[in-house]
Amino acid sequence: MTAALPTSEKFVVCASCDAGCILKAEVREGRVVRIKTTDIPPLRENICIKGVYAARNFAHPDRLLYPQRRVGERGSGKWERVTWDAALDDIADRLRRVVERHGPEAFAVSNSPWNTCGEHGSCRRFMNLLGSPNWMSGVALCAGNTAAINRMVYGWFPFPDFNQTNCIVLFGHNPKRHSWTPFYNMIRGAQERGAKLIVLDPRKSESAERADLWLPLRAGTDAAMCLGWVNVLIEEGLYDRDFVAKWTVGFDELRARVAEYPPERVAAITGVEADLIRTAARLYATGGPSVIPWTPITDQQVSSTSAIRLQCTLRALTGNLDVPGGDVFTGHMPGMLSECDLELHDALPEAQKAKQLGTDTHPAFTYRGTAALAGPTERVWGTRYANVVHGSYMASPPDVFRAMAHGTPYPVKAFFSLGNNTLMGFANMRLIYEALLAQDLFVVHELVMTPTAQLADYVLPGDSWLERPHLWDGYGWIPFAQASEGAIDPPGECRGVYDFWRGLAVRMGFAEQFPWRTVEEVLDHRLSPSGQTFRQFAAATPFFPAPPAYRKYERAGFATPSGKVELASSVLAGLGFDPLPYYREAPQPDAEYPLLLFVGVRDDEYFHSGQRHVEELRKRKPLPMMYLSEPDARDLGLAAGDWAEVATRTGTMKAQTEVRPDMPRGLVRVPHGWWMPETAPGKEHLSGAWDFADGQLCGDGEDLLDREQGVPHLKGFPCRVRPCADPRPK
Ligand SMILES: Nc1nc2c(c(=O)[nH]1)N[C@H]1C(S)=C(S)[C@@H](COP(=O)(O)OP(=O)(O)OC[C@H]3O[C@@H](n4cnc5c(=O)[nH]c(N)nc54)[C@H](O)[C@@H]3O)O[C@H]1N2
Ligand SMILES: Nc1nc2c(c(=O)[nH]1)N[C@H]1C(S)=C(S)[C@@H](COP(=O)(O)OP(=O)(O)OC[C@H]3O[C@@H](n4cnc5c(=O)[nH]c(N)nc54)[C@H](O)[C@@H]3O)O[C@H]1N2
Ligand code: SF4
Ligand SMILES: [Mo]
Repeated sequence: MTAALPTSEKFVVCASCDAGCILKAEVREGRVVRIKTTDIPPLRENICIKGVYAARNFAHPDRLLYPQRRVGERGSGKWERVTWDAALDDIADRLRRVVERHGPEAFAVSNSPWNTCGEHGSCRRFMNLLGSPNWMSGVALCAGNTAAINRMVYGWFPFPDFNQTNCIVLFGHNPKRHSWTPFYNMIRGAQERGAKLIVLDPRKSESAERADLWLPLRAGTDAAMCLGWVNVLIEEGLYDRDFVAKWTVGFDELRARVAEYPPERVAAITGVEADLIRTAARLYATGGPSVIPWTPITDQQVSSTSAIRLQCTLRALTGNLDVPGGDVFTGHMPGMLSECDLELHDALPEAQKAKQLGTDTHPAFTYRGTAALAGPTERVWGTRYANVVHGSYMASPPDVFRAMAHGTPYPVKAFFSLGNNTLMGFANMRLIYEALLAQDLFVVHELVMTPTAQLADYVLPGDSWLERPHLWDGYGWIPFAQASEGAIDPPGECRGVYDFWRGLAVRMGFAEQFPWRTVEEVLDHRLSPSGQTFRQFAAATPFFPAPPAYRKYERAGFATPSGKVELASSVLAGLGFDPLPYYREAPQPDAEYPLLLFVGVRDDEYFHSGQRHVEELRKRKPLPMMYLSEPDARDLGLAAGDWAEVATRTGTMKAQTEVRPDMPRGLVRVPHGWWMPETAPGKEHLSGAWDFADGQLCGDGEDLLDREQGVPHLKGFPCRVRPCADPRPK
C-alpha cells in the first residue's frame, strides 16, 4: 500500500458566477480533489453546487486544450490545431488589415469580466491603444448598467449593509442556496436578526415565501411601483427633510411627477392593491435603516433607467444612503490599483470615443453618456474614469450587432468574444448569428466549444479560476477584496486572458504599454500602493474587507455635476432625455400572443449558458423547463413533462412543461442559456441552441428597448405557447 499523498489547501476565488466566493481548494498530485467553504461568515455554512463541481467542470474531456483555427466554411465544425504563436501572429495580421481598411472602430469585443477575470484592464487597455471604443459585455444587462445609472443620480453605486439593516426590499431578485449563495446567506442572516423582508415578484418565489410582505406585481411594472412608493413617501411626509433640503436637487419637479402616480393608479398598472403598496412603502421608509439591494430584474425592462433611478431616489429620500444599515458607497479598494486605473481611457482620442456605437441612439453608458461625470468623479473619488462593475464607457449591444450584420452606421468586421457566449447572451439571436457570420475575423477565448465558438475563426483555450492567480476587487461595488494564488497549473495549452491581450499587444506595437510579462507581474503592479508583492498580499490577506466609512459625501459632496443627489438628472437632460423618472408600458399580450413571458429564475446547476457538459449537474437538471400555472397548462392542453414551443414576434424556442403552483395565471417563464453540448455542433444545429436558446425570443426593436440604455425587455412581453414534438435528436 502506498501512503496517502500529502494534500495542500489553497485559497481560490470562484468565478463560476459573478458572486466571487472565496473558497478553499484541496490539491493532491496537481489535481483539485475538493472545493470547500472558508470561515468568511456568509460562506461558512455552505457553498453552491456550481462551486462544488467546478473542478469536475474544468477537468472534463470537453475542455478546450489547445488553439484551433477554422479550416472549413464558417460554422462547418472543421478545425486544425495551431500553436499560440501562429494563432496570435495571424490574428494580429488580420486585425491590422481590418483596422487599415475600416478604421479601429471596426473592431468590437464582448467579454464578461467575471468569467475572464484575470484580465486586469488589459482588454480595454488594448482597445484604447488601438483606437476602438466598441467594447460591450453581459454587464450591459446586469449590474454594470445599474452602476452606470446610479452614477448619474449620486455618483457611485452603493452596496447594502446587510449586517446592520432592519429592512430589505427585493425587486424580484431572489438569491437562493445555489444562486448568489453569500447574498442569500446575508439576507437570511439579517432576517434571523429580525430584519423585515419585502419582496416584489409576480411569482411566489422562495424569497416571497419568507417575506414579511409580498407584492405580486405584474411583470415589467417595477418602475410604476417605485413611482407609487415615492408618491406615498412624499404625500405622507415619510422622507428625510434635512437630507432632501441639503443634499438633493430636483425635489419639486420629482414631487410634481410622482403626483401623477397615486397608489390607486399604480394599483391599476401593477395589479397590487393600493393599501398593500402604501403598507410596503411605509415599512421601507419607517422600518429602517433599509436597503434596496441591486436587482437584475430592473436591468432588463423598457423602463430600466427610470426604475433604477427610482430605487436610487427611494434610498436618498429616506436618508438610507451611505449610512450604517443602509446602502453604502465602497469606492475602489484602498491599497491597490483598480482595473480602471489600468484601462487607459485617456489614450482613446475624443474623435474615437464619439464613434462609440450607441452614442446617438442609447447613450446612457457610453463615453458620451458618462462624460459629464468625469470632473465630478475626479473631485470626489479621485479618478476621471470610474468603471464601476465595468458598466461605463460601453457600446450599446444592439447597435454593435447591427453594425456587424449590416454595416450601419459603419461596418464592424473584427469581433472577439472572451468568456461570453455572445450568440446566446443578448436579445435577437438571429441578428447576432448574422453579425458573427459577417465578420472578417472572429476570435473566441473559451473553456468549451460553445455555440458561439462554433462560428469562430479561432477558438483559444482559456485557463479557469482554479488555474490562475487573481485579485478580485469587488468591482468598486462590493466592500471587500480577495486574493487567489491559483491552485493548479492550467491543463494543455490553456492560457489566461491577460496573456492573450499582451501577446497581441506586443505584435501590434504596444509592447511598451504592456510592460508586465505575466499576470502575476500585473498583480504586483496593482498592489504596488500597498508596498507588497502579490504573493505577500495573498499569503497575509486572502480576504480584505473595506474599512467601513459612512456619509462620505459630507467631505466633497456627491460625484454629480451639482455635487448633490440629482432627483432630476442634469446628465440625462443633457443627453436629451426626460430628466425625471417615468413609467413606460412594454408591449402587452394580444389575441395572437396572449401570454406574458419572462426570461429568468436561474437554474441552480448552471451559470447562464455554462456547465451543461457536467454530468453531475445535468443529472439534476437535464432539460430546459418552461413554467406555467395549472389553469394555463390545462387550457393549452399541456401536462407536466410535455414539450412545448414558445413563440414571440421575434422567434421561438422549445422547453419541457413544468406546471407550478407559484406561477400566476397568464405568466410563462423560460430559462436562459440552454444548449446541449452532447448534440451536433455546427451552424445547422449549434448543439441545440437553435432549439433551446431564449435569445431567439427576446426582441431588440425600439418598442422592447429601454430608451436611454438600449437594454432589452426580458421581464414581461407577449408570447404564445403550444405543444410540440420532442426536439431532441433521436
Ligand atoms: N438572452 C438573454 N441574454 C442574457 C440574459 C438572459 O437572461 N437572456 N442574462 C443576462 C445576464 S443577467 C448576465 S449576468 C449575462 C451573463 O453573461 P456571461 O457571464 O457572459 O455568460 P454566458 O453568456 O453564459 O457566457 C459565459 C461563457 O464564459 C465561459 N467561461 C467561464 N469561465 C471562463 C474563463 O475563466 N475563461 C474564459 N475564457 N471563458 C470562461 C463559459 O464557458 C461560457 O461559455 O448575460 C445576460 N444576457
Ligand atoms: N445558480 C445560478 N445562480 C445565479 C445565476 C445563474 O445563472 N445560476 N446567475 C447570477 C446572475 S448573473 C444573476 S443576474 C442573478 C439572477 O437571479 P435573480 O436576481 O434572483 O433573478 P431571476 O432568478 O432571474 O428571477 C428572480 C425573480 O424575478 C421574478 N420576476 C420576473 N419578472 C419580474 C418583474 O418584471 N418584476 C419583478 N419584480 N420580478 C420579476 C421571477 O418570478 C423570479 O422569482 O442570479 C445569479 N445567480
Ligand atoms: S455562488 Fe457558487 S458559483 Fe457563484 S461564486 Fe459562489 S461558489 Fe462560485
Ligand atoms: Mo446577471
